[in-house]
Amino acid sequence: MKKAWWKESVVYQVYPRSFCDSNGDGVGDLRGMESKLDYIRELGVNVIWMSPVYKSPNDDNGYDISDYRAIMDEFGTMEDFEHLLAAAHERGLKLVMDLVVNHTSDEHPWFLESRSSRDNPKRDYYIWREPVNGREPNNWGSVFSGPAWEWDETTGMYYLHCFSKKQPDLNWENPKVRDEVFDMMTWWCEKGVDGFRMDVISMISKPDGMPDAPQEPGAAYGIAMQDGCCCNGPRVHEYLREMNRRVLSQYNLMTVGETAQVNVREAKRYAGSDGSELNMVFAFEHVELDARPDGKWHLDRISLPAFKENMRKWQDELDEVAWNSLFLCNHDQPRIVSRLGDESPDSAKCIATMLHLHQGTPYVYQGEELGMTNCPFGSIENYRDVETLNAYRELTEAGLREPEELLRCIAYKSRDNARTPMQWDGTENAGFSTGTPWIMVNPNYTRINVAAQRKDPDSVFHYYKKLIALRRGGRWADAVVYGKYRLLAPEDESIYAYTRTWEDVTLLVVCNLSAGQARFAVPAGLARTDAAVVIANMEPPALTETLPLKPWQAVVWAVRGDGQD
Ligand code: TEU
Ligand code: CA
Repeated sequence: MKKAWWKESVVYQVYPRSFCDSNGDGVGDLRGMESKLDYIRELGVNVIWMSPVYKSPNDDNGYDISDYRAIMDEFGTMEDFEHLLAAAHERGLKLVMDLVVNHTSDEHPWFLESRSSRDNPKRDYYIWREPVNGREPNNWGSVFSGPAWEWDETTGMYYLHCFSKKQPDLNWENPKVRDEVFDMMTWWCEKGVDGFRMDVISMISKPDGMPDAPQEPGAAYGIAMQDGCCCNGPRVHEYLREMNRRVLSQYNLMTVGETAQVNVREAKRYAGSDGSELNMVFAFEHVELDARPDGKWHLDRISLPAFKENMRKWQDELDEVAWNSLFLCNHDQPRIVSRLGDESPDSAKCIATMLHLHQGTPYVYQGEELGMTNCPFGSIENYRDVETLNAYRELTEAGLREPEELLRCIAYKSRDNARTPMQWDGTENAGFSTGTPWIMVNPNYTRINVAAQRKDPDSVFHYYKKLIALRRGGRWADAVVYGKYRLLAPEDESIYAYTRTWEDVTLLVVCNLSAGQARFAVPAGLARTDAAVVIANMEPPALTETLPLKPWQAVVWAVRGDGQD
């Protein structure tokens, strides 16, 4: 397998709005972020990806950009950005930008021009259609509720917005749009940024003729966001190869595609080892195992055997031919300790071990390294997220869901769970801001915070440091990064166990992902008295053929050879 720095990296994701507020206006900002670079470095990661910091009216917290070459007012200035970039580089940290180019804000000058008249030169920068039978051109629904088409009075046509109506989709068929995007990317590369995380990049090519999408019985709209509809469209690989030729290949970057609805077959193309498109993609199947055909607003739990089978599929199929990324948390996902774990520090460490020992580049989302949990928001007034608020309004107004029942599902799944302020210390507002935070602080900050965990050698924070260090160097790093994966005991309901083999070393990873005692039958070739403990979240048992495991216990051993009889 070809080695590469981005395969050996660990990435830390910052959601700037909720990370650190330097001026007391309740909103995190670039200076605040800069003041925490030493903290990020202390964790041992080498790359930071930050959610969008460009100028934006913030309908979707910066994922609606009105100027790609300016910084959001609330976050600071371009000078602050340059200072942050230099400060990151001084510390050996790379900085990866979020690139949101499936859509812009409706306040972007391109869109203002585009909507101004049918013959404006920028008209074809976006996707405009005539009404069909007096209504929307097709049945597509927006990811954020309602139709994906918005009627525009001025010119009497509809425009497409797969997300909110303040996020019109760009028309990538237009070569001028591609020129604009590639020029803008080059501009950032010349500034010295180290890569891009590409927002819903799997959606930039729309299906020919834009036919109706399959529609669930009882649903108001068809789901446009699916493979064969708005995702993995006919020209997406052509566009990415063009981007690669014209921009990416000119610099030494890390690139990760946020590829909604990606499957293994498509991932091999997006992230293939021939290097013609991107380095890696975020796949979502494993975090969508608790969704239903009508969406995410349910209380179902992820089944462990299904989760393992999904991880196995991606590990096996991408090995040698493409590269995985590893994540459970980001700004769109509820907190993993509230989802797979029981919110205890042991469960946080166990889940982290399970994830980080896979093949792929791991991503740690701010606060994950503390075991931050979902937030008891209570009433709908405390939520801020456009997806959550729209869904609540639409589903309750249409009488499709009971408000109280839906609110319980929102408490479990809302993206806002990930967006509460970073918990720095036990002082007011968790040390995030001296003003009133834009979204509520999780009241458990008095227990769960950086200051307390830094002092406690047994904390989740210190455990993450060890886990990250394992991959970043030392005896086992090659096996952790490049080793071949093999799943053990696929049907076990409590234990996730697998091996990673590289040259003459095999790592055995055993995680009891349950709150009860468990037993694991170690395959004969692996139960070896000369095994070394690589990492463990509590006193490990001896490596014998029947392993007793405590609730949330995780152990990784190393043995010589491939561990097969
Ligand atoms: O998310 C894209 C995406 O796949 C989301 O629709 C995701 O499925 C949803 O948030 C689940 O609840 C990206 C960004 O990460 C997200 O924050 C943006 O809102 C979205 O694109 C639009 O830019
Ligand atoms: Ca601020």
